[in-house]
Amino acid sequence: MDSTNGSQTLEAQAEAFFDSAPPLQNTHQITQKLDQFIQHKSSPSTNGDARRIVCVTSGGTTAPLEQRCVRYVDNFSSGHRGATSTEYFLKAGYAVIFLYRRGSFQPFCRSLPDDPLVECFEPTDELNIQVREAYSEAVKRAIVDHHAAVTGGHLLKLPFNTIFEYLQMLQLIATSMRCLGPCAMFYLAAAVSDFYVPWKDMVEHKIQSGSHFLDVQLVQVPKMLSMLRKDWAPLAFCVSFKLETDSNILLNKAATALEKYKMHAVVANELTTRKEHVVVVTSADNIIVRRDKSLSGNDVENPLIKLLSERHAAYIKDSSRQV
Ligand code: PAZ
Repeated sequence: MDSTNGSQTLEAQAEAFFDSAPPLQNTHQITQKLDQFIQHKSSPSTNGDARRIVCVTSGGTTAPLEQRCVRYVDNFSSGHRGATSTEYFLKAGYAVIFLYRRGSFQPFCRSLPDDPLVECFEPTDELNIQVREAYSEAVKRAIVDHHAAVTGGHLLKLPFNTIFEYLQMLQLIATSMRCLGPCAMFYLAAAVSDFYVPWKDMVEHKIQSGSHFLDVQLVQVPKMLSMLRKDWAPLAFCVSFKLETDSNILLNKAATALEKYKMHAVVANELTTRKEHVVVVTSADNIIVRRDKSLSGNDVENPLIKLLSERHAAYIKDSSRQV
């Protein structure tokens, strides 16, 4: 086994994590939505290209400290990477399952202000409102593009808050996407908790102050990337992310993750420069991908998704030759 904790195998750790996690609410509805979305995309009338579905994860997971949660440990991620990438994947012809942290950036809404409802609209009288002139183009674009993606069956959005919800939903999505074989892609941009308090060890009520120390034991979250590759969706094309603040260790850490979790690519990025350039680490090469500054409004995700969808297409072709 590639990862053991004491004498426990990874499978046993994963099982223990899922068995002790608070059950996901609406599992049945989520599974139904997923099945409908995937079936629609893989119906016989659609060509091979249209069957490509990517699961984009976005935003940070929380690790609650109390069962009736008031406090939690959070992971940094605004969701900008995931939301922007979703837009480019849709443009590239993918259907996208967008697994996102509630309240994080959303596809098609990046050019809107922080509080769009009150900033983009104004009252005309006591009963009516209108879009403010300055935002009319941005609001129209966001609504039209979002509507087209969702009603056209190209975009399915599923929210999470905690590490428990995230991993249970990722497992559901991956097992639902398994039928797509190599046409499935995972683009794992979410910042996922490395440590958590197991549900059974968590206090029920709000932790009381009164001591100088907060005494909570965090344990390592099982490395579910290996489960994804081995069991949940073994033929899918998998891209994970590695974030560091120390550029000296970034590429080594990304290369280690590539090998350890058998990823097809790891996108290495550094906190302060993550919107300017990233390095796509694969077993064959390391490719620096930069934002094209000569084009206004261009993002690093534009060339990144172009590169990854080309690599994915080559992977699908290779897989079909092997059958
Ligand atoms: O969400 P965002 O645009 O603010 O940041 C994106 C990111 C840095 C969270 C992402 O590119 C990333 O590296 N995710 C994986 C983080 C990790 O190593 O756990």
